[in-house]
Amino acid sequence: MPFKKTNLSEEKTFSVKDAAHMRIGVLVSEWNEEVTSALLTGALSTLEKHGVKKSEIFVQYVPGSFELTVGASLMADAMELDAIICLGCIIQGETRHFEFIAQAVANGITQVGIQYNMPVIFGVLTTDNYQQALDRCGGKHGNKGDEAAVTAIKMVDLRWNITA
Ligand code: DLZ
Repeated sequence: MPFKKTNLSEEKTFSVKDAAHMRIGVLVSEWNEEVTSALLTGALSTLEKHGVKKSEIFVQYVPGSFELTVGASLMADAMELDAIICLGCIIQGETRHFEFIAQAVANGITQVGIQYNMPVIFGVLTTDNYQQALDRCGGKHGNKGDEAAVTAIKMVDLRWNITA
C-alpha cells in the first residue's frame, strides 16, 4: 500500500518486509559528525528492528558528503551487499559549496545505484541551518536515518521480488 506520510520514521512495522537475510552497507560522512552519528543511530536501530542481523550491517566512514559517491562505489565493488545507505549532512553556508556538494552527491549516488543495479539510498540532510539538521536526526521531524533504513529494506525487497 503506498503511504502518504512525509515522515517515514512513523512507518508501521507491518508495511515493511522482514529483512532477516539482507546485507546492508552504511556509509557515514564525518562532516557535521553530531548530526550524522545520530542519523547512524537511527538507521542501525531501524535495520535491526526489522530483522537485519548486526553481523550483516557494514558501517564505513568518509570525510565529507562529497566523498559518499566514491565511498559507495568502493563498497559496492568490494562487498556483497544488497543495499547501501549513505548518511550525510550538508548545511547551507555563505558560499556556493552547499549547492555544488548537494548536487554532486545526489547525482553521484543515483549513478552508483544504476551502475551496480543496487539500491543506494540518499540519507543526506540538506538544510538551511544547523537547527533544521538537529530537528531531522532525532528531533521534532523524526530521524531521517530511520527513513533511509526503511527505504533500503523496501528497495531490497523490490530487488528480490520484482517480476516481469
Ligand atoms: C567543504 C564542505 C563544506 C563547506 N560543507 C560541508 C557540509 O556542510 N557537509 C558535508 O558533509 N561536507 C561539507 N564539506 C566537505 C565536503 O563534503 C568534502 O569532504 C570536501 O570538499 C573534500 O572533498
